[in-house]
Amino acid sequence: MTGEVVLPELGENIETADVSAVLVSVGDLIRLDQPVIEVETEKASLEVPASAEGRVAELFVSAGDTIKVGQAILVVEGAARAVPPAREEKPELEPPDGATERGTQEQDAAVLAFRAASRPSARPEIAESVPAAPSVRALAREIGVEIRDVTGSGRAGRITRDDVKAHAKQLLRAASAPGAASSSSFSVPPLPDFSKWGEVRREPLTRVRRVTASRMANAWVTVPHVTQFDRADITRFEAMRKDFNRRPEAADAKLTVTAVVIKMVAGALTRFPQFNASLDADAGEVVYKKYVHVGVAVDTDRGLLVPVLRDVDRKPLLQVAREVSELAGRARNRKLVPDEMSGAGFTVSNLGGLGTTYFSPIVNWPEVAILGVGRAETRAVHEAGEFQPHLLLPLSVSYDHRLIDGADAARFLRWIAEALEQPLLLLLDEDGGRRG
Ligand code: CAO
Repeated sequence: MTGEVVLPELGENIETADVSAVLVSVGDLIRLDQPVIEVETEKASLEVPASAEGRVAELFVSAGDTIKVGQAILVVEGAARAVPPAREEKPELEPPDGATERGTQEQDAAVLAFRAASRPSARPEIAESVPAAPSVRALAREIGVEIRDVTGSGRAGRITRDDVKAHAKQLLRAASAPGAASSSSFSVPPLPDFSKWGEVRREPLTRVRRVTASRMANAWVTVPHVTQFDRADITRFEAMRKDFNRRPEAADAKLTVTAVVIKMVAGALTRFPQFNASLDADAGEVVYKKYVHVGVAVDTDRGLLVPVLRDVDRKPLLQVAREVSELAGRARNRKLVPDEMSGAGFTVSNLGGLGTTYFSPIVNWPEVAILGVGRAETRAVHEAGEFQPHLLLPLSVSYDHRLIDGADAARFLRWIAEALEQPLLLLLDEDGGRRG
């Protein structure tokens, strides 16, 4: 009996993937769920698990190929089981027992995560957050619109054909706006021949780099940016954080600057809902998100990835700390699945571990604001007639000035700074910080 392993569905609107590594060879014995190739999509790097087991008889792909969803990757002989690859409900399988030929616990975890994300029952966010008929999805795919970015005008936010078309028009308008990279009046001149001045080297852009470039360029031309700066005196907070990290409780979850900032940001987002919103300029409406999902910028060897922490307002600080560390680890180990990188209402970018001070991050559209965090530095602060050493944390907020005014941003940033300086003040908030 033979069985074919094909590229399964990888997520909404993902039709193709680049093969970054082939993990098996012709003649290898492979087991069910053993990773056979590693692929890069526009949103993530994933290992594709075998949906059949046996000896690899034919291998159709090589590193560097671009393959389509449903395309055959390999054929196995003596296949004991052949499982339909895509969104079919599969019986819950035990992870391979012991080490497979290339199996490690880490790979098994990735395979399980991948499989969980491919099953409809495990993907409630897609079904709930992108309500659209298959024909509407097909239209979006056809004209190159990311369906998740479209705001639905139908009942319960259902996306209609007109919504997709309106979104496409909006993108076109942004792309042809004065200053847009593709504008004919400000077109980008051709590059000079750099080799005239010395030796050069050319490398193709990776998918992650391409997507980052396109998203940043879109955000830059779509969003009128302003960045404001403030700083938080975290002298006491750092002493407490370091003290906590010496306790036994910290063995499970180290309290990090990023985790605490994200938790404070969640408080600020419930108090200042226009920072957790999106602007639907065509409809003349603001979309306020009632959930508090925060993206965290993670520096990886493939470039910037932004996994999303869900419902941060409802989670205890230590859980947030655990999740940040877990998501950052999986981003760096190429284990994130696309769904884990969508749905944020706001993003936090902490470059402090790398030693920078103030910077102006670009808003992660369709979000309307982003917080940049720099490296805390000890500075002499004049108080009570003398200079005292204080640890100051640089904060920057970039925002969409169409929706947010400077005074709003000043209040938002000060609120975060004060929450870090005097967390006890949060307890005095009678309405629990909820407004709007
Ligand atoms: N000020 C002072 N020290 C800081 C700090 C800050 N703002 N942020 C982190 N540190 C310290 C940490 O405490 C840690 O020191 P210890 O080991 O002594 O505890 C060290 O710097 C390294 O921390 P880290 O960067 O790993 O900290 P983290 O876990 O809080 O951050 C993450 C996790 C994922 C945010 C971070 O690793 C990262 O990738 N940052 C880069 C984000 C990025 O690329 N942004 C640019 C996007 S473009 O806008």
